Amino acid sequence: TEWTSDQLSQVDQTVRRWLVELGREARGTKDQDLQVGQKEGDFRNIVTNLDTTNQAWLVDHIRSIDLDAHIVAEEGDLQRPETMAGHVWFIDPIDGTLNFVHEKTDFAIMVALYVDGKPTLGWIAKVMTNQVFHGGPEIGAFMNDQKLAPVADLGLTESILIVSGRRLIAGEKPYATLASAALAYRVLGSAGISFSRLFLQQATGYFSKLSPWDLAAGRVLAETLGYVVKSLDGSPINMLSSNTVLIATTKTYRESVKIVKD
Ligand code: 2AM
Ligand code: CA
Ligand code: CA
Ligand code: CA
Repeated sequence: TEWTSDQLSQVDQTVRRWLVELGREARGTKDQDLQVGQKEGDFRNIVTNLDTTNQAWLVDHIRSIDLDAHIVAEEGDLQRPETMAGHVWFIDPIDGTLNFVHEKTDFAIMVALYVDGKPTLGWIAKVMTNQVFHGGPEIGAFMNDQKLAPVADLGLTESILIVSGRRLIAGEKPYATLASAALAYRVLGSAGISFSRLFLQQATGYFSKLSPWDLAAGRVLAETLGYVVKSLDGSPINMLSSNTVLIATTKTYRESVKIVKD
């Protein structure tokens, strides 16, 4: 069943309230209540009990408002859809778990809705500042109640490029090339926080290899605001796998493609 734009606005506000509630609980979580585990035997790849409980809570709440929901989420063994047909929801229950545990700042909770593959609604809750970035192409993009301005088309040398630090120091080629071409670069450790910088026009691009739940919400909002969301070779994004993507102004995207080719 298709949702009208009134219904999409209602869904937008409902999920926004959920994220405010989960954010309040995350801010109230004490160190002694946190259990930190490792994934895939990698001491940098961590998960906490809050990742797990946030995800379970969101899955239940999404199913309660959308009987047709297919869900793609980071933690656990949820059955993944095989195609993007129908309503596909994405959940990153804590994005930037390492920041959450060690910095108590710069982490996010992210949810997105795609309908028949179309980026439809996205939510990024920047928990410590109580800001929720939300909306989509039908209803516009907002930070809390404030409508976000469309992007100014700045180039690489006119602003900041955000990159994946892990890949930059690993020497993966286009990361260093792009970072050194930019006015300056930043490494933030959270896809959601990186997107939020773009939405406030504190950066002109974000280049990283992203899992579906890292990309889904940010892509909806970025495209709504006029950012390009593409791979450097122009190949299409597959929301059911990882993608190396540049999210950037048109000018920064064009310059980056050229620099990487040369
Ligand atoms: P996460 O905290 O939800 O796992 C992009 O840099 C994203 O990669 C981050 O938002 C982070 O999301 C994830 N990430 C960071 N370090 C990682 C690691 N060692 N292994 C897998 N994912 C990681
Ligand atoms: Ca993780
Ligand atoms: Ca993530
Ligand atoms: Ca996560």
